[in-house]
Amino acid sequence: MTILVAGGSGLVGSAIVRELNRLNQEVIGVSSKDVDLLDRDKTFEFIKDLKPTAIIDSAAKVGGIGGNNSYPVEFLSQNLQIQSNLMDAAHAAKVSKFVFLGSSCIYPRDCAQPIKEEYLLTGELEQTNSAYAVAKIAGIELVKSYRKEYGYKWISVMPTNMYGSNDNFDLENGHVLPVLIRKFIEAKRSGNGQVILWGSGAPLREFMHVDDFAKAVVFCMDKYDDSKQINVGSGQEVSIKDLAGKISKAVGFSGEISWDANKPDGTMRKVLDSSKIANLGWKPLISLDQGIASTVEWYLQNK
Ligand code: GFB
Repeated sequence: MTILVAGGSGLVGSAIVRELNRLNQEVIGVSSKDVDLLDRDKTFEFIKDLKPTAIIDSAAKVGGIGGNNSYPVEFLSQNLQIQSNLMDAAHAAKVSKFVFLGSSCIYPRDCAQPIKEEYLLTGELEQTNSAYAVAKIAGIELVKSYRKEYGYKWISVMPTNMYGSNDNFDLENGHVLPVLIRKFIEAKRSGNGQVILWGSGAPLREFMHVDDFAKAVVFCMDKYDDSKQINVGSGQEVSIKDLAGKISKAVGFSGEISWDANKPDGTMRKVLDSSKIANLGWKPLISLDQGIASTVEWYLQNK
């Protein structure tokens, strides 16, 4: 039994590989250096030769609000290609289990909170990430279609905002939590008394450590079998302003924080209703404070 983790060197994929290794499962993590999933023929060849028993698809063009807003063509087109190449190749090789990973931004911008699975496609998307969201919604629909037409037990899992080791710390394209760690550490090191953050600081986000999410993915692979996507959140919601306070404290930055109102806030609130996975018996274990501390430590050791 070989489990293939596509996107195995990224934030999410590397955490899933670590978790499967911990469980002594036979796992192969692949990145774009091993196979270019944008190349349909190469993807088919790769899956046919490897013959995995299961595929976890964490390969995607991802980014924070800046990356999503600046490169909608890449976020839509590349994600559509990667996910359909992989799923079609999995079908050609008769891979019975496929786990497709998405994002909480698939849900309507103004929907009721916390967000239930059934709110999908009930309203307008947030404009800063609508291209990425549409690609992920198409992926959910493809999973559903493969189940309906061919009877596979494939599933879609939707995480809330994640962070942890191997994150992308790029100042323009990364997500808020890793970028803030970098901004505060660099400001402290250089003696710069001011850090500039984006938007108003008012938006609320739910953050989950990627090691918790990796456990949830493995849990869902065993326990969940339905065409509807399943939410995975932590319930740990915080305003961006309070997040900045927590990170500056963890880093030891005591200067001034100012807010650039020309940068977008994005969705004002995005917290998942995770009662479905909770009722199946899964719960997150890592608190936001613990997770920030370990990610700061990881950054200091590795960057
Ligand atoms: O994490 P983030 O980039 O993505 O931003 P989203 C979250 C919030 O942090 C926004 C604010 O309100 C940003 O304005 N923020 C403050 C910053 N300072 C910064 C900064 O220096 N860098 C960044 N990046 N943000 C993404 C979606 O949305 O989340 C994706 O674009 C995906 O599609 C992903 O769903 C999980 O939570 O707004």
